[in-house]
Amino acid sequence: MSSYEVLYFPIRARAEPIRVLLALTGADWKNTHPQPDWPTLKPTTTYGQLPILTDRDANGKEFKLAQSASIVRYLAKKHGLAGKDPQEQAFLESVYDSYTDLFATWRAAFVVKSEQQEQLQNSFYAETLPTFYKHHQKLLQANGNNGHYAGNTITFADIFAYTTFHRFREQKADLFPAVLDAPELVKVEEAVTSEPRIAEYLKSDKRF
Ligand SMILES: N[C@@H](CCC(=O)N[C@@H](CS)C(=O)NCC(=O)O)C(=O)O
Repeated sequence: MSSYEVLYFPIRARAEPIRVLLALTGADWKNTHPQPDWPTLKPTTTYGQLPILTDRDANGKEFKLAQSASIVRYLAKKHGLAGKDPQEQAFLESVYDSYTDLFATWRAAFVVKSEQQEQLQNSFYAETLPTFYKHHQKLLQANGNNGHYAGNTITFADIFAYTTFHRFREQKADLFPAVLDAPELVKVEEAVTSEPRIAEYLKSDKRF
């Protein structure tokens, strides 16, 4: 049996899908933070960035992995949350990657300082998000609008969809349905947050 450490800053951001996924597995895991501080630790890490996962097996052997998307996929494969066959797995990875693109557009509008900030922000909610939704609506309807991107159980793609939209919602509390009327995505959110272990995590002090 593995135990895991999620090394990251004390915020949700890129570690949140990892933490939600770990919560769902029921595995033994904990949050850790840079010691003694980030500037000292940074040059010793794989890419000079966090998060980093440590997977420690029963014999104490450690496997360390950087890059949030790689961490999520590794854990999903290990715990049976990655899709039932190579095609489903590849499809779910493409869903995940499209959320990564969406997040990058959001980040460019809201986090990165720029002279066209206002225009980028307006266009994110007025154009990027509705266009994104049209594509994802088709995918979710093709799977029976059951709150999952594939099959009828939760996968890492559902989790990333939830954590990404939750982040936008922190900015716009009325995201669904006032800003984006997207019942299929609300279903994904409901499916993820109603998983008992995830619901427990969301209320716990492991969550930032
Ligand atoms: N593609 C990487 C990006 C990681 C990244 O940008 N990490 C930021 C925090 S969200 C970081 O480590 N910033 C501190 C630094 O670069 O010194 C991932 O998804 O893990």
